[in-house]
Amino acid sequence: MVPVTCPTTPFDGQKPGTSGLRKAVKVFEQPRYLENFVQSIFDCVDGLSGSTLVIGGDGRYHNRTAVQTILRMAAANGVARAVVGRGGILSTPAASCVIRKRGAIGGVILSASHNPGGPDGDFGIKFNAANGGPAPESMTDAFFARSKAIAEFKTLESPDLDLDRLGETSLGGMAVEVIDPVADYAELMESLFDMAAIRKLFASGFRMVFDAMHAVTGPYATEILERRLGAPAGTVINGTPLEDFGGHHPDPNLAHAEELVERLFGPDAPDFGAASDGDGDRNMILGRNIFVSPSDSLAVLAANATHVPAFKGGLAGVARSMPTSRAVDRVAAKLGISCYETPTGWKFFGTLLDAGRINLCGEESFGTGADHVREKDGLWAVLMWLNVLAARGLSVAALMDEHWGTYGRTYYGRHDYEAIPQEAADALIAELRGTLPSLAGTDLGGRKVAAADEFAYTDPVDGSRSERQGLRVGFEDGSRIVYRLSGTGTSGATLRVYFERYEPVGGEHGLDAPVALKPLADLAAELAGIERHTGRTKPDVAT
Ligand code: VG1
Ligand code: CO
Repeated sequence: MVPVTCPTTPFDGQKPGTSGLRKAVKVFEQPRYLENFVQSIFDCVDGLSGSTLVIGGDGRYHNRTAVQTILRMAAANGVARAVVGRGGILSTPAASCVIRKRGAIGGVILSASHNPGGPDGDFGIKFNAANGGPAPESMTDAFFARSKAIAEFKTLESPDLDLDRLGETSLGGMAVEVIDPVADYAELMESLFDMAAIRKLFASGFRMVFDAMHAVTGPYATEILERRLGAPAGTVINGTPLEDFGGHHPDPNLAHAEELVERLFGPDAPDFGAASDGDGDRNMILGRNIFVSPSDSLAVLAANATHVPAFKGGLAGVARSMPTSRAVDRVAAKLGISCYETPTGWKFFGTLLDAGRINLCGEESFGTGADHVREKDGLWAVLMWLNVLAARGLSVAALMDEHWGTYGRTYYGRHDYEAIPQEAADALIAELRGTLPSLAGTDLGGRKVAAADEFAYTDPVDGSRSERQGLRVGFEDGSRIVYRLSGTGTSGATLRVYFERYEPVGGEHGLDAPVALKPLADLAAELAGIERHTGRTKPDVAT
């Protein structure tokens, strides 16, 4: 165990995006690349020496190697105790749970979420702070600044540890505790929900399919749904985590969770279907013959939250990311609680959750969560739904009809144009930015523009400011178009275009979303000159 200080030189581009540093595995495999970024984090975290640090990832290719590297560096940087999931595995919400439970200084989470894995796939790393949530921008900016000046990193010369055996060992004076990745998380879930009611639901013959997409939630879902809640064996499909997710995109949406969608829309469909992503923080909700848009899911959960023990005292407030539909706003207005609109990315919910201003929040990108951890939480959302369905005794379709009948329906869709040249994407945004100020009051495709602006956010708790968080065009009939560039892609730029259309109570609620949104989608493409700037005539992914 010889501590060594290794000289290094900076790499370009170690700037964390919406959710940490994400790059191709090949980039991370370059000697010193991971080490530089980890040392940059360690150099910026106050109180690291003598602290407890949580380490784990979604199990994708390169996870094990990276965990060993980070353990050596943690020991050499004076961390007193490392808490690691067995096999180097922790889902993102489970890591958040363990950080909070152990009073850790934070955690290093290895994941590229829903991006494909394997030697030719993607890898990622992010730091979560002591509250269990993604490091705020002030910290990620500091990591980036440090990465540009780094000259050395500290590590140990030591053999790999056995991470497959539970229990405690030591590494160069640092205690290393290998924990069951599921136990703490499952215990937390049991404290939040009416497990008996959900167990009764399954015992009554209610059928569900949970698609773990060969990603991290397999063991979590099997333990909680099948073992603790008595769902029949086989409820969890694709439940064995694989380093390359079986060659698939572990992205729970209509485009990528094909097997699940086929089952829910096929003959003899079960009552309920759900899926989660690579690192377990996303969720997709389906009923028999019905898909629930994530924005609607947030709204329905808000409207029914008091049926769940964790929320029996009512909601403190809710929040959604800016591009998420305003369906939840209508629920908040009726409940008389605050609804915050934040920039994209879970890190912006942290201060609101910590301050107790909100206890439920979500994003249109299949992310829903609450104040039990500081990450979005896929399996938690599924349990929320099960608890609400059990308490209400309604099918998913009936619950949605009731909701739309009370609040009106907000049709929602998103088009992604992936891997377009950065310059083309920048030019498109710059041009549109220039056009926005003249749009208010004009007529576009038969709709009158109510307001058009670029979203900027001042955190109401700590006052921090985030500029340029997306372009939005709102219409007088309640519909809206939003444009922004992704901050999680690994090649070129990804343009995301979001649309919503509001149909009030008594309006047309029975349309297929893509049909209902076609005129807005066409208008969005024309307004931004998508074909002119990118040559693309249709999106790569429509969700
Ligand atoms: C995307 C989503 C965003 C989400 C982020 C991380 O970011 O739009 O809502 O928080 O991914 O999710 P972007 O910048 O590519 O639009 V995950 O499950 O990848 O950690
Ligand atoms: Co994810």
